Amino acid sequence: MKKRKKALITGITGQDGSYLAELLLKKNYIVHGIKRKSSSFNTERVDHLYIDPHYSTNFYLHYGDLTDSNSVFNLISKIKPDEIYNLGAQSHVGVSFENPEYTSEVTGLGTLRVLEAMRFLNLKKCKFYQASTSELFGKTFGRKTFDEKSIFYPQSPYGASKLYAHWITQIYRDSYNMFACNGILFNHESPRRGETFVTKKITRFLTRYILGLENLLYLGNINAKRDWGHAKDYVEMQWRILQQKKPEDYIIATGKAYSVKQFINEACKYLKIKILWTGKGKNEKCYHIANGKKKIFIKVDKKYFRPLDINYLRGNPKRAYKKLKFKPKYNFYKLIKTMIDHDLDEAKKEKILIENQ
Ligand code: NAP
Ligand code: F7E
Repeated sequence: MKKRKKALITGITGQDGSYLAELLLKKNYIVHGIKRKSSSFNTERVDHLYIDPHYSTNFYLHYGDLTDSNSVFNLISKIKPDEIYNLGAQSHVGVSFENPEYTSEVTGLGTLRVLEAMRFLNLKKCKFYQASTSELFGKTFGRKTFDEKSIFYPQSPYGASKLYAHWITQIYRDSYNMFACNGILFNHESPRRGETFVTKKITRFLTRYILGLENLLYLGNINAKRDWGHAKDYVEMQWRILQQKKPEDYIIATGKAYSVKQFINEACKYLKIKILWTGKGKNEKCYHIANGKKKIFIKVDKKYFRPLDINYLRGNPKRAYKKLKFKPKYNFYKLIKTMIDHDLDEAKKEKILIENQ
């Protein structure tokens, strides 16, 4: 009988970690994940996968932290995984300006801690996936798309930390002959996206707005353009990257870029909310038009502007689509619909709860 593969996922409680765990369980893996200690439950995204280990299960959660070398080392030594997916990170670019040192510890040095444990334990057959990012490209320099050969010029402590993690992954691959790969992923969203990222902020607000649960949304740079895909598609690519013959780095993207404003316009269209934009820059406002009246419901607030931002990111995923033999199932419009449908259900549940209080 074929031996079942064991995977270890750091960041399993996050957006990607939860989808990847589902995918690997479907593929008959035994899945181990590292969760952080927190003062309240932080496993909501994977609770549906959890089975009390006193019964038969293929899914295990362990306490650990990427800032704690011992916990990383001990877990890798105990589990001896066939594949490690390093998805754990302080992943918010805006927050990285406020907590730069912590971001470097987790997002940068955390990667080194995992690689060092693999090297020290001599896990020659273990494959390693690093969650690299389009934030490495940073400054555009007039470039229209970014591919595997584009140069890096990060614009945030997050980007700089990920750049370190990216390079140290390549360096361990070349120095120690490790099967270590970087997936350079452009923005990917889903109903499970964290509430402080812009897409989720918008879909959550609009669905709560139409049910009367919220009135006004404040945003930052709404003219920034991103290449937005769906996390479910992208975790499939993460797995495929580790199933290749050779360890290589790949760009994962949709190849299309849209602004935050376009995201709002599409989301409003889907929800049949009639809108009107006025003003420019920090004075830009969005009105809801209904019953012959207009009401401001989205405003720009400088609080959400970053000291440096990237205005435009669009990937060229051709190589990955060809080599990994996979194309995303979700485009920009389907992604928005999926997020809205989900958030509308959540908002309706919230409203019923409030009404029954
Ligand atoms: P996410 O939802 O923010 O999840 C991050 C995960 O890392 C969470 O499980 C979080 O735990 C965990 N984590 C944070 N600090 C940690 C620490 N000190 N030790 C151990 N775990 C820690 O991010 P995501 O969107 O799923 O992204 C997954 C990875 O891909 C991240 O590395 C991110 O930087 C990278 N990436 C994301 C995108 C994107 O658009 N989503 C694009 C490119 C690259 P808690 O749940 O307890 O907070
Ligand atoms: O911002 C602008 C903001 O925070 C997108 C992470 O997963 O993808 C993500 O990083 C854009 C930026 O994502 C608000 O200034 C406007 O230009 O949703 P975001 P991000 O910074 O692109 C990359 C690839 C990663 O690797 C990261 O881990 O939207 N924006 N107004 C806003 N952004 C936020 N968060 N909040 C606003 O109110």
